[in-house]
Amino acid sequence: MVLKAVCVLKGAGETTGTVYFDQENDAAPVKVSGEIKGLAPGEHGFHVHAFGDNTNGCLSAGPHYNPHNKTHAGPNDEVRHVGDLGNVTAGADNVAKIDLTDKVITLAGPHSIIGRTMVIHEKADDLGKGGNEESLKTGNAGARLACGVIGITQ
Ligand SMILES: [Cu+2]
Ligand SMILES: [Zn+2]
Repeated sequence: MVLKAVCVLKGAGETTGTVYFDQENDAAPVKVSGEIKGLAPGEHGFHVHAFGDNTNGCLSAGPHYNPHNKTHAGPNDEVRHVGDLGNVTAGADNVAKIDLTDKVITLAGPHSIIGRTMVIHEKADDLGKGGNEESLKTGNAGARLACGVIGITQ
């Protein structure tokens, strides 16, 4: 059964986006696509955060989704947070087109990302290689520009 989810990102500023998740079956990689507008050109950290809670804006989403208690890293690293999707890159038009596949996130089972929050950050994620303590928690990606809860779609 194909699993599908969607996330509409909003924040206090002009950054907005829509992200789609598609998974052929509960053991397949997840395709992540869509676009985010209103970004400064360059890289921006892009993560699944733990909670589907936006009561106090994107801050209420909590830390990176990390059910296995690992350190922060990039999407291609063996040891990483489940939520670590790395960076997306905005062009001169302030738009980041998203087209990636990830083997760690899933839309099914006890560690499903559905009901959690997708966050786009102000700065680049250093993927755990920043050489300080914060790098191994957040990648020093800075403020949360926009976010949205990941929900089931048809
Ligand atoms: Cu984040
Ligand atoms: Zn992380």
